[in-house]
Amino acid sequence: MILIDLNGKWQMKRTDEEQWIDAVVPGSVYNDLLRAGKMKDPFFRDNEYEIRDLCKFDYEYKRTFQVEAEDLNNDRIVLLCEGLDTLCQVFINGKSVLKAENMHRTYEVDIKNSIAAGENDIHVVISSPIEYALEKDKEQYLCSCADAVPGISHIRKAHCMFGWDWGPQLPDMGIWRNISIQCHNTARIDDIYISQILSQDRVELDIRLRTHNWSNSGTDILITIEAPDGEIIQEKAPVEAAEQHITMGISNPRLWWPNNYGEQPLYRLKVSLMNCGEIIDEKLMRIGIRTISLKRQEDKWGESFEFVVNGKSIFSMGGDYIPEDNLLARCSRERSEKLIKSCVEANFNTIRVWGGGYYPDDYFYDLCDEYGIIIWQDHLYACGVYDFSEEFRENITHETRDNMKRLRHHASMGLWCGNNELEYAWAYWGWGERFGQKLQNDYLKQFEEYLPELAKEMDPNTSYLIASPTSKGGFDDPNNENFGDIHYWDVWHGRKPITEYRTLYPRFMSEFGLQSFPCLKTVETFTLPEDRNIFSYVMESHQKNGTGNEKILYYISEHFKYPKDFDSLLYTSQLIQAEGLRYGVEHWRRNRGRCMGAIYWQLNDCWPVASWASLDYFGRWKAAHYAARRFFAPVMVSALEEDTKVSLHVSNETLNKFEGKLIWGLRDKTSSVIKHGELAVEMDALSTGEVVDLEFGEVLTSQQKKRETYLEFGLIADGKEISRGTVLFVKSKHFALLKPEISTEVYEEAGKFIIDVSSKAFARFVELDLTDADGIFSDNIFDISGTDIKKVELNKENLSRELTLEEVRNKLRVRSLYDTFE
Ligand code: BMA
Repeated sequence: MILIDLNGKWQMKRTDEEQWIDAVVPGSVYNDLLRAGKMKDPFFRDNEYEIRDLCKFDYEYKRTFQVEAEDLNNDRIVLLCEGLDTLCQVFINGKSVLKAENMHRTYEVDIKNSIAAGENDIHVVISSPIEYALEKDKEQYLCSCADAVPGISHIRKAHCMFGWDWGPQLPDMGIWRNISIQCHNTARIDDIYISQILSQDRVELDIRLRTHNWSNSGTDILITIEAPDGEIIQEKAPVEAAEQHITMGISNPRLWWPNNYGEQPLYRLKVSLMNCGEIIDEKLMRIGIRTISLKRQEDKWGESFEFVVNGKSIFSMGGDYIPEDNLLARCSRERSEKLIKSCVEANFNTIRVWGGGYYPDDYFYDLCDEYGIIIWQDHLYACGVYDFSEEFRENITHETRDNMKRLRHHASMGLWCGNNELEYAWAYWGWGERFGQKLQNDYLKQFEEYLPELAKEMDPNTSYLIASPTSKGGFDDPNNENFGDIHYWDVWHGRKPITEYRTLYPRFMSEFGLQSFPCLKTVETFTLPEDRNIFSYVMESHQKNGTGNEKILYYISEHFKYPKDFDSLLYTSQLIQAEGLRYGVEHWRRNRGRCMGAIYWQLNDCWPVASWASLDYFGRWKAAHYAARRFFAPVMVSALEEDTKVSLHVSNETLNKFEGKLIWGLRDKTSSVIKHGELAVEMDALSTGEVVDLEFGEVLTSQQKKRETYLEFGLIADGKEISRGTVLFVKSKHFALLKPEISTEVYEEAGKFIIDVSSKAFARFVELDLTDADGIFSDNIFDISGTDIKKVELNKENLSRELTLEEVRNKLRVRSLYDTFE
């Protein structure tokens, strides 16, 4: 029970300076310096480098708090720090009460004898994480991400804060989560773990309780469950042992499903510990009634790798998540909700929380519970070597227990995973020779023995994966496509063409992708006009992947004409990223059964930068995010083209049989129809298949013809088009595009604006945008034929600010591929 909330107003300063400034807790050094006007915007131009150096100093925070004489009568009084970033020493009334060294841990220390009635003070001194990492690196070299400050494997702090191939080196520090003084009397609840035994029309909840009673007084436990419809069931029992189980049953429970498979009903659970009729401790949580497991079973290709939810094998679709801001103090529930909504709107059912960041806040998982996003949660080890010493083991044991305990009850929690790319690096990057047997054995001890054991202890109901990627463990070809998940980087890092994706049949693709630049509006936030050239110092400072800009140009050159100006280059870079992801995902969805997941790298950015993200730092949808909405559509039509042959496939990722109609038309560059067809389509629930095989050899008789002909196709259900696509028979850059002369008509309906887009000829990758406002359109970066009117909706709630019809008309800008070279 909270006695004193220590969040709020504090004071802070650099330890070698005199003047204290106002600070906010939870928060951070950068956040406070920014608020006080003592620091430049770290994301503007190349400010990063100067701001990074502020983390070479130590800082201190202080405040006072009042304690009433009667407060001291509480049995137990503890200081609870839910997040200290990272190397902190905490003093109360001048006495050191805590030394912390792990930002991921929750620290709790007894302070009953350190406080007194009246005014008390708390003082937190934070040492430089950069100096520490560099010092440790000199003592023992442990490899880590080449784009980060060296030595980060020695410190339990979100690795990517020190830099990554998409992130700045800004390892901010501070009291980053809640801090409070709590008191306990008689007894407390230590731990609650819920197991669900789900049968046809009933669920039995086995609630394991651990309580700690240090008094002679007896206690009772009262459990209250509130169903989504408000119905309440209760169970009361005397506490008879430090660990005891209480079983409660729910008949006809409403099942929780991931997005696009069903609803997300949640049950509220309240566990109250009572003494003499009074509540002395209480825990609240929300759960979903469901089963989720990762099925790995031998089959004709190797071993399956698929998430099974409530008995149904699903095709996982989503992206890899990184921290939402390099300055963690700027993260919030509102921002995460905007992000998760964008995921749901793009038909995600899964997010992988990548291991180079931190375990997000409770609200992040609450949102995933509410919106139906399954979480694949990496433990926090990425791309580095770790020395599994006694001390390290002790430290990460607390870290792992704290976080698994905090997060395991969430409906969305689908998988725990040991690390990001460590087995991969040991197996393929010659780490064995570089770092020797001892550290290699350490890897096995930590990731194949210790953490899996700990997971079994902490959360036996959730599946566990030793690493991502992995096949069978033990450094045995971890990226083998027939076993486990894979990270595929030959496209992009290996510069292979995007068509290479179609040669792969992974059981589960958990990382793949291409970079793009953010849009001009975002670039303008960190540049001056003279910086707006991708090879300028500032633009290169916002590209952390060494040869990234060169690769973007390379992939553009493969598919598109040379962009005429800077803005066209930004837009074209997004097209190649969108096309690459589409190309891969459509293929893997056509191979549903063998492949059961496509999670692309990466969902979001932590600052404005050129990166693999589909949402930029401000949450703006890049072309890839609009493409994701289409290639992750629950029912999707896609084309498998080979020279003049095209087979059309339907992938149905819903629990219902699909019945609808497929229409197609072969058209010339003016959009005149050469041939067309239509057929009824049926596709079983959770299945995929070819629905028609078309051959256009008699039309596409010359290269010239191929350059002037395209195929468009659409899938119709209940009179509405639900999925569509286009096939060109040559690369986009070689297609004889005509000037499309696109026009738009905008009108207003309840809650939304409608934009009718039409064109005089075939237009490719039509982009709608608003000047000085943002909106999420129902579709964007689409192709249209010269005869079509495409209706695009712009929901008012998806606007960054309120706009009138007139304003939308004035601010609407349209362009297409043609405008990038003409
Ligand atoms: C993957 C990730 C990240 C990295 C990305 C792009 O391996 O795990 O470490 O940012 O590739 O290079």
